[in-house]
Amino acid sequence: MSTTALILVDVQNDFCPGGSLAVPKGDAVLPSLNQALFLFQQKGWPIVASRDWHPQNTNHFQSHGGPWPVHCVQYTSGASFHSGLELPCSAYIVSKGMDETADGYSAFEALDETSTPLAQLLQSLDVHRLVVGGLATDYCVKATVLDACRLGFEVIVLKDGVAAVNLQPEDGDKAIEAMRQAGASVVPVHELSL
Ligand code: VGL
Ligand code: ZN
Repeated sequence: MSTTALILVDVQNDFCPGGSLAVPKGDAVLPSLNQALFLFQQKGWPIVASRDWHPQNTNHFQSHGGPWPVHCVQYTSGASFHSGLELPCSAYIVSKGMDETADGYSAFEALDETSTPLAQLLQSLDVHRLVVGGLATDYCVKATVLDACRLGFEVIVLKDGVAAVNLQPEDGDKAIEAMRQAGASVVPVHELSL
């Protein structure tokens, strides 16, 4: 039977206040995401959490000519999921950004612990619809949602479950618009009708 999966993108310490690449109000997404987690557990629907999982040496970091400060290095506390995220043990964890030559923004570049790509994992679970939240709206959430739309998933973005880096002040709004253009709907968690 066709089902819906919750995809939580990169809700990690380094993207939250106090982290090395803190998204302004990154932790403000937690109540909405926890509500979505509760809903999906009630329904018995699959939950996937992606994590940015970089090696120390990667072209993704300014130290190697890339755009970003060092963040979410494998096995560091900055790479841990935020402790306020109520992830069940049953959640699938997928990791991305391990390639030293790629940014790995999209969760569709992520692999589970058996090296199964996200798209294949979702296919094996007969998932056709995705509810997406997490960090950051203008990078990994956007890349994930655009890939999902291209791959033919029905996509719902949690309006109150995402937050933007906003290197430019409009980046978050532009990303929301791009996701809508690609076919995603954008709704607050209390308006989810699943
Ligand atoms: C992200 C910048 C660099 C993200 C990851 O998770 O949105 N942004 N690496
Ligand atoms: Zn990164």
